[in-house]
Amino acid sequence: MDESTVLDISAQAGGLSALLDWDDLPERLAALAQGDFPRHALSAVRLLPPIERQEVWAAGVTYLRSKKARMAESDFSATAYDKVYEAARPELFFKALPEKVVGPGQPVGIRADAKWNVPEPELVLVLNAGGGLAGFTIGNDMSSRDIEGENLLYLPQAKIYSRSCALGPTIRVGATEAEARNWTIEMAVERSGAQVFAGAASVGQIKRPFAELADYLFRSQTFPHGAMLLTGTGIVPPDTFTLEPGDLVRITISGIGVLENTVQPV
Ligand code: DO4
Ligand code: MG
Repeated sequence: MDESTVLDISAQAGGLSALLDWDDLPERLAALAQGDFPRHALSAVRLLPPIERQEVWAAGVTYLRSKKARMAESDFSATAYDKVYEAARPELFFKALPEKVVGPGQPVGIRADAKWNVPEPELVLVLNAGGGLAGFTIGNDMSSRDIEGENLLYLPQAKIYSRSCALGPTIRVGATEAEARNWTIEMAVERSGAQVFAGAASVGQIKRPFAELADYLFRSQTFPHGAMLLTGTGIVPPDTFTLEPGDLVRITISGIGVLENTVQPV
């Protein structure tokens, strides 16, 4: 099947939670794709975010670039970022309930009470209920850097607000961590048709193994439907850059696809 066709296997496969638990997910999906299911042209459907009942969490300061940017934006909190980058325990924070996640083509939000807003393009680990890696998708961890930089205790307000998390366009299955570490993450921001920012990073620059991030997330915690875990950003626009209403954010991960969202104030 080509990538311009969408196959509706929901009648046979059940929901995403069940699907993520399949041991042989890529093979079973490939077999299902041969079946007689409703088919739609990709251009004729609107893709929802690839999430149902999974909580969304995020790792932070997993790239050296992120650590340096966070240390520069804050004064008395700077050493916290330095320490967490080196520590055994990673920074993990709650990001979104599934019903609050926006999908491809839906607007992401910038806070009305923030002055310095940025997108954070991140590889997302799609984890099953046992904490195993079932696939990958693309995430945008929208952040208000002036609020985060003022005081580390404001992090939840800088990170969790309406439309602050985008996921999509699809879940890539069947790729290993070693393969994913060769992928490139690119981000471009367009304003009135002109590019105002472009940057790139490699998934291979993520400091921690994926299993380590998943292991800490699942410690003393259960996720009966699995979980989405954003793995941190390695692309940080210059300090003079802030998003504006109407901007278009395009995030490309070479092994997955393209996630595009416009920006709106919330
Ligand atoms: O500690 C603040 C947030 C870090 C983050 O979101 C990232 O590194 O991507
Ligand atoms: Mg982030």
